[in-house]
Amino acid sequence: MQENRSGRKIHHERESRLSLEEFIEKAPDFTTGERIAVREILESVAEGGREVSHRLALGPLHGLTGSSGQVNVQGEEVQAFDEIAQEVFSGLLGASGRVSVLVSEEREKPEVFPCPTDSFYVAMDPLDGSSNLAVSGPVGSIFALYRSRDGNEDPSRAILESVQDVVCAVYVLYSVSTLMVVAFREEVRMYALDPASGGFLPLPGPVRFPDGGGQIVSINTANYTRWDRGVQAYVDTLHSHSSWSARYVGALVMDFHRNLLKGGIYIYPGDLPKGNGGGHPEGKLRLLFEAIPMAFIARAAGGLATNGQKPILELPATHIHQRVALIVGSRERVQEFSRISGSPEPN
Ligand code: AHM
Ligand code: MG
Repeated sequence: MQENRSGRKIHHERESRLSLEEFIEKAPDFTTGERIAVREILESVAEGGREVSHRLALGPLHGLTGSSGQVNVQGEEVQAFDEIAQEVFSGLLGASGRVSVLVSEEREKPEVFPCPTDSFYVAMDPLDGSSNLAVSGPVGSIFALYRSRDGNEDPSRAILESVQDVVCAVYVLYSVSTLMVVAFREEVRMYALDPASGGFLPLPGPVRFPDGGGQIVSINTANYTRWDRGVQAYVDTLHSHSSWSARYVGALVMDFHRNLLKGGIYIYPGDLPKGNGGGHPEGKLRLLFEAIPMAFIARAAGGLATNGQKPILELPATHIHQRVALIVGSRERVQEFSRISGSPEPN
């Protein structure tokens, strides 16, 4: 690490830039065939990210920033771009010949694709935070790759039984730049889309939560009265600290990404129904499409993720659209949350 003229520490080229191919090549735990399959799946994600990024940029000109008029399996309004991103990624991942089962936040049932050889199961949220599009705010796409198993005829069961076998997680952040963040078991790398060449070019890495864990807290405090006492106690404590900063975009990929680079914690706890119903007693976010991929990336970057009771990566899954409370961020901030809220401390 170096210091600039004002004495601020800068993580300048602190290690290396690895192309996506080089990163996949050095990832642990894969056979040669699996490594080829991972590469082809990530190439499909990159191609989809490029396509979605391009179409998002033109969205306002085509009147595509609002609702599609449909409601999804979660009972939520489907934005036009939820469906566009679903079609783009499902088409590319299916055609890769390397994804045998694909589950998506936007589809009630798994899609099954014929795969002659090494393949993985994939869970995705094709466009997370899509309500931000109405104001040209950041959104993201999230993916997790799970090791596939022989002999399970029911694709839902197959993926549910593999959730603790996640081998790679990726998100694409569509913001002022389009970034792809890729994690294998022990390392996270970041790539930026060069719109001129269409390539995702490597940025310096590996990416780790900063030393000390940072001071940013991302939580929707409008839900305060509907949280349990532990979460309220945590937020109460924050108000007596002068060092913390609140930042909340309402798009998990953006909020997580900021906290990964700057240091901090993202929290979406369970909350009780509002007067008019609603509420998310189990948490709002989905275990397969949002919590597991972010937990995997956080762990590979030195951080932690819990539902308040157990590490996210140790939770069993009973339903592909299962919701979960999510507390994810730097090790220091997640352990501090657990101490103050009186929940078991993850390690
Ligand atoms: P979505 O998958 O329907 O877009 O919902 C998930 C999003 C997250 O990106 C974000 O962190 C959260 O919902 C925001 O929820 P809220 O508006 O309740 O704070
Ligand atoms: Mg989502």
